[in-house]
Amino acid sequence: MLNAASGSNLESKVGEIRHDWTLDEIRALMNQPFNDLIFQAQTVHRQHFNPNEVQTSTLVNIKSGGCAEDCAYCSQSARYDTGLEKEKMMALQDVVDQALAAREKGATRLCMGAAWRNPNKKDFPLVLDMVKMVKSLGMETCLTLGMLDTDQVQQLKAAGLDYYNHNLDTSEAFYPKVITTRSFQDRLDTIDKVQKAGIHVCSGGIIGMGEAHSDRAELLKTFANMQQHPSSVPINLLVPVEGTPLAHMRGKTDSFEFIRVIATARILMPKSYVRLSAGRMELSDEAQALCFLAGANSIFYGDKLLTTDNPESDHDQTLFAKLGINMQALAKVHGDDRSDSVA
Ligand code: SAM
Ligand code: DTB
Ligand code: SF4
Repeated sequence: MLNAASGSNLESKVGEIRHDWTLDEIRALMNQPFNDLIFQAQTVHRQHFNPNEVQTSTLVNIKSGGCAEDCAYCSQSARYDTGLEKEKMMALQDVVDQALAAREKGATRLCMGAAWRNPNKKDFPLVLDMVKMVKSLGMETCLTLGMLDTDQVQQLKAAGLDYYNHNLDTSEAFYPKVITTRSFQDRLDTIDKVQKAGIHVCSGGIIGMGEAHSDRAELLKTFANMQQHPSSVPINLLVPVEGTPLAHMRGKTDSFEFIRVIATARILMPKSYVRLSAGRMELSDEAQALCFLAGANSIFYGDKLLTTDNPESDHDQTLFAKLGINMQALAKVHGDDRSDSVA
């Protein structure tokens, strides 16, 4: 018997880099029988990546809490009482220490996050120094600071920044239910500036905020139809934080649905790194193994995300050993060209 995609356009196009996906095509991919979806995703994955290798990034919260934005999922918004203290920006030496510890454990990239709507003039020079210092340690650098203007993007590029993380979070239609203080278009504008400056874009979303299945397909469609796919696509499972408007969403997402989103992202963006991101504390080892089988090939590594817990690195190492997965090494990362080209 033929599988769901047999004989259709879908099968002939598997693995092709496209930028013209329709919502119906994406829905058809995402809703096919689970085994067919995973097989297709793994087939695409093997066309561009070593299936037994995972890239690891470690997060450091360089400026915690007190954020002016109202993102309904976020522990760091000043609008919600989450018990998180607003802190001053981290000192350069502390960032270096965290980078060295992450590198020692095998992480290849340091992702530095700040609870800002956008960076201000006073703090920005220190951020540039952080990028230069972390790079000098031989690690890749990633920043997530909120919205950027063109001048800031240029300065980051000159400092040698490798990646900028700026998530769309959800579909354009669902977005105003989650964030009202900045628009979906604001996010697209920053991503566009970053891409044009030649900095790798890291952009993804969150599953489990009460969005519909079709919102997930819409979010993936936005990424898949960008002129250049993001080099890295983090797929987060909502970490419900007490005090935020989304705290009640705990346990509401079916892990198979989350894995379907990962598999679909892999098929739509064959050359991008798809990151199994926040939410791993709620996923069993078996569910995470399915995420890797579905084409996830990157994780946040280290026992803390920005403000919430992440699995211990020892636990991840044990899981990798069970699965025969190797952590991508630094030299390999630097030798790779990670961006897809416009078709
Ligand atoms: N302030 C900057 C911004 O919003 O772009 C950078 C930091 S912000 C915390 C980075 C991303 O982390 C968000 O866009 C969101 O996708 C993700 N995130 C934050 N809180 C989360 C949560 N509770 N669960 C899952 N993902 C979360
Ligand atoms: C991304 O997509 N996920 C990371 C990173 N990019 C900045 C952040 C996850 C945060 C999870 C909740 C917390 O620890 O505060
Ligand atoms: Fe601020 Fe970023 Fe949290 Fe939104 S996600 S409240 S912008 S730190």
